[in-house]
Amino acid sequence: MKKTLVAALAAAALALPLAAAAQTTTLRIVSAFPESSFYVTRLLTWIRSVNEEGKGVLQLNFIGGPKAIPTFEVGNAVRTGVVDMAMSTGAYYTNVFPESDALKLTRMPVAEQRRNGVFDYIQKVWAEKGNMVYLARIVEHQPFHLYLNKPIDKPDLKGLKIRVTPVYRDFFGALGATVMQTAPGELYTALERGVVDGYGWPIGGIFDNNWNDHTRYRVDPGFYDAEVSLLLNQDAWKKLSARQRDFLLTQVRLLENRNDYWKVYGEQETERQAKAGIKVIRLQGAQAQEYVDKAYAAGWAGIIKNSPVYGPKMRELFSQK
Ligand code: 173
Repeated sequence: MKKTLVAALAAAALALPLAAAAQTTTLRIVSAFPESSFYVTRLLTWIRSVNEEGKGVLQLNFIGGPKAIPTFEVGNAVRTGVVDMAMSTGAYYTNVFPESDALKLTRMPVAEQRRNGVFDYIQKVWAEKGNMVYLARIVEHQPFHLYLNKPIDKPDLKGLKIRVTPVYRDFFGALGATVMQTAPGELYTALERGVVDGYGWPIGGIFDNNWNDHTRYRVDPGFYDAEVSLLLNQDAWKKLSARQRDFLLTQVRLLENRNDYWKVYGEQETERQAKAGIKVIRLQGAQAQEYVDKAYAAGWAGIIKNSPVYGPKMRELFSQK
């Protein structure tokens, strides 16, 4: 009798905190972009509101940027569950599966991707090949550009050394550039030391790490569409309750639904670059069209070479307007 009572009390004492703990899950989240980047500023604002709304349900614990986990290792950290969640871009985790870099080649907004089945296909590939739940695309409407310190008068980069990630490697290589990969965090030093003559980056963000100090020209037009997304380890997802999943999906959608903001940001950043004295090298007419066509041709060729099965299917799905 006595024994049973003690056992019952002990069980009750244990059960109380366990029951309370079971209600809230905290997910550890990292950013593959430097903490100085505006993407992170925006992410942190969102995390604050998630944590406010998610009391007693779900909390996000921001671990840090590339100092916590290096840019090109974040994908594997999500795949293996070293962290639960990440903000990254496909170019930074081609070492997990090469198709990741294809998101730059989508020709329709993510809202459309959710309606026409493209989003479902992305989720299937990310789950199968990356052990990831592809949650939301939180940056779009941000074309990539080539930034230079030496002028060009035609789309020919022979003799120029250009900083790349997988986003630009095939395209700039096709234009004759010598390419060198760096994470964003190493670009300032490469520019400062003259190790590179230019770099690829979207229309927005070059001021976040002071690259404008060492940027003289921007080449127009832009090409592709910068993609930054939220990823979740699939095992972490499976452990969430229905309520927690609903909450998380609602929250990521709130952020994704505000993507039109990036159009405004693009305009502001274009103006800011002009004010900073960055000159535009504008390819004209047929030359501009050829430049963009070459970007997509080289981009898809690169994806398909590394992914003969999924690549062609992705090209078909991502290219519909
Ligand atoms: O580092 C990069 O230039 C890059 O690949 C990228 C991708 C998406 C957004 C910003 C940068």
